[in-house]
Amino acid sequence: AAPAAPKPLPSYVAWKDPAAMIVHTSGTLETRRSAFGTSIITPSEQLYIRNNLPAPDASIVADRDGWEIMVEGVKAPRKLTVRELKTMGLETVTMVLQCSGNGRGLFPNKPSGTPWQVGAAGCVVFSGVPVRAVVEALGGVAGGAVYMTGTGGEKLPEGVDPKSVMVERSVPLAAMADALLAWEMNGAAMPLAHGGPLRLIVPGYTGVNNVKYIKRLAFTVEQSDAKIQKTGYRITPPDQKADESQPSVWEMGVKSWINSPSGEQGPLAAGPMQVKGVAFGGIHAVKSVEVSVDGGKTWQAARFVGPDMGRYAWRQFVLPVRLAAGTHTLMSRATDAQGNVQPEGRVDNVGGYNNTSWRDHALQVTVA
Ligand code: MSS
Repeated sequence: AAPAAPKPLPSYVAWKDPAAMIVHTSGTLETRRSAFGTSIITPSEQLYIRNNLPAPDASIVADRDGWEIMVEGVKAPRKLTVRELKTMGLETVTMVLQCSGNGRGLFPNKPSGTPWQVGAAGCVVFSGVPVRAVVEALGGVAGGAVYMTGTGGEKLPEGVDPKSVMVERSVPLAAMADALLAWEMNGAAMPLAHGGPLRLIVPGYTGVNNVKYIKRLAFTVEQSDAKIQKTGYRITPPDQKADESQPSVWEMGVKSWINSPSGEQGPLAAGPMQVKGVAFGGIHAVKSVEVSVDGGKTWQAARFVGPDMGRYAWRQFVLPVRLAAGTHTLMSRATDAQGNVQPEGRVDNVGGYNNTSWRDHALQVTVA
């Protein structure tokens, strides 16, 4: 089928690369599979966007260093400006930022929500102060807190219960170990669209847990009672209603997919070619990846390309193959450092979250 006329970039992300982006809605933009290059880092202009609420006004980045965050649930709770945070420590992490629903469009039962294919993910460099350093400076975590809760700073629509719309997420306290309050992405001031002036970064956790324009960080005994935490982003079995007993969408699992050939440019020329893609471990480092060009019957070890950027980054992989004329089913399967293998299937759930299935990510290519 002829592709539909592309939607223009929304004005708040007019600086994105239009050729690289699929615009689903004004708050959901996906990176085109064919746009993923071999650089480990996804250029900011090509990184996906997901906003649950309308993005805040650019006035919030007019005075970046003056942005304030309230830190609660520590012995000495207080407000801190970004200016003060910058004096408290500095760390940098290269990591996969991936929407919980990435791959939702590949579920055979088509759950409702943005039908992301593979491009609600990227690998980016975040820099900021370790949350640990901030907590230490404020006397440590207080009173039996077991969650770290971040609150987004967007203006909420009027006339609705704030709890029903606000972006506020809780993650287990253990996630604090590698978490950052970040003001920089890919070496530049954090773009407003990606959470500037200040964003909570929780490496190894899905996108939603990385709260943008963060205005409050709290160490809490309970999870947030905001809807997005209580019933949103849960692994809700099909035919059930979401509730707090179901697992929250937190840590990412081992995953990989092929980006090239993308299948987007029509039939390929028969003969030798380099099959290329990305693999990551999620909460653990990725160890290896295999590729199949016969629909999963046989697998060959692929080779990682470029440097290892750490536990939370993805690795680019390549496998030289030779394809004859015909139709071929290409797939990849990663293994993490703990020996967890990317699964063939997925856990079906109402929200279409956490699709790591290698079979769902299979690519059909035609060779002429
Ligand atoms: N934050 C805030 N504040 N708001 C919103 O909306 N979203 C989420 C995160 N954070 C939000 C936040 C999501 S959901 C995601 S993915 C992410 O973010 C995205 O990011 P970027 O930067 O890419 O846009 Mo799903 O899981």
